Amino acid sequence: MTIPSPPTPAQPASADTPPKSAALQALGWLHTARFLTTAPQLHFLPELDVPEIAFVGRSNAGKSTCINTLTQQKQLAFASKRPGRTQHINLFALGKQGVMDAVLTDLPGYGYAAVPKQDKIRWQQVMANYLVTRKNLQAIVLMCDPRHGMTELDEILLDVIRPRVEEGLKFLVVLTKADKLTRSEGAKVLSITKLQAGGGEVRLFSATKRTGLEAVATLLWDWAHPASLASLAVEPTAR
Ligand SMILES: Nc1nc2c(ncn2[C@@H]2O[C@H](COP(=O)(O)OP(=O)(O)O)[C@@H](O)[C@H]2O)c(=O)[nH]1
Ligand SMILES: [Mg+2]
Repeated sequence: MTIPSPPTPAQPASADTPPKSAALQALGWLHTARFLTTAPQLHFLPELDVPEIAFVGRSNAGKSTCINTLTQQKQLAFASKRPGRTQHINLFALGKQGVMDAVLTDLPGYGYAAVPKQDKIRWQQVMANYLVTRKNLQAIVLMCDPRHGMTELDEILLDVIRPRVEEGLKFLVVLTKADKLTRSEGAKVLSITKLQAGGGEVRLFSATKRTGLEAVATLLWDWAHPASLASLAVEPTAR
């Protein structure tokens, strides 16, 4: 027996298939990513006044691969078969003509079994501190392997950031490795995760198939440039 899928409401052009020009602009901007600095602890991070977008997730969720795909740079974030290796907060500057207009932050992955307990606790504290106190933090991107769904540690992270999300912090769950799912598995995990994400955005993503690349890139560009969005919106009436 086949179960008919519910009718899908018409999506605005910007949700899953942003206009080509917007996607190109966003991808061109992300391609400017360059290493800015690395810090073992929060207080070593420079204070910045540009919007910051943080990437978080369990080890092996596909975070480094996603950052490299979004920026179209092979080695920007170190993708490895040995999870738990990245123990620093890494910042990457974004912006054309060398003018930094936003920052991407790669936070250490969590939940890797082989990491000693003390180290795990220390990192959870560094991360929670960062997510709660970083002033210029504009958005959080949580990477999830959809075959595992949101795990307990992901839920804890959601609890930590919830008050800030309620105050306007942007939040996106990226369901990575979508190429490993069938179309119906993808649709199912997407709708479940939307319920769990508490008002945040959710997108399917595949580095190998480039699924969701334009949608995620456009979202990040929009979030890092709220003023340009506003000026675009008023332009037609201003003339
Ligand atoms: N098939 C597939 N594999 C992926 C994808 N993204 C990451 N991976 C693989 O998942 C593993 C972990 O990726 P990595 O980016 O290092 O994860 P991180 O620990 O979250 O930074 C690596 O073996 C990647 O090649 C994807 O979109 N599709
Ligand atoms: Mg990594």
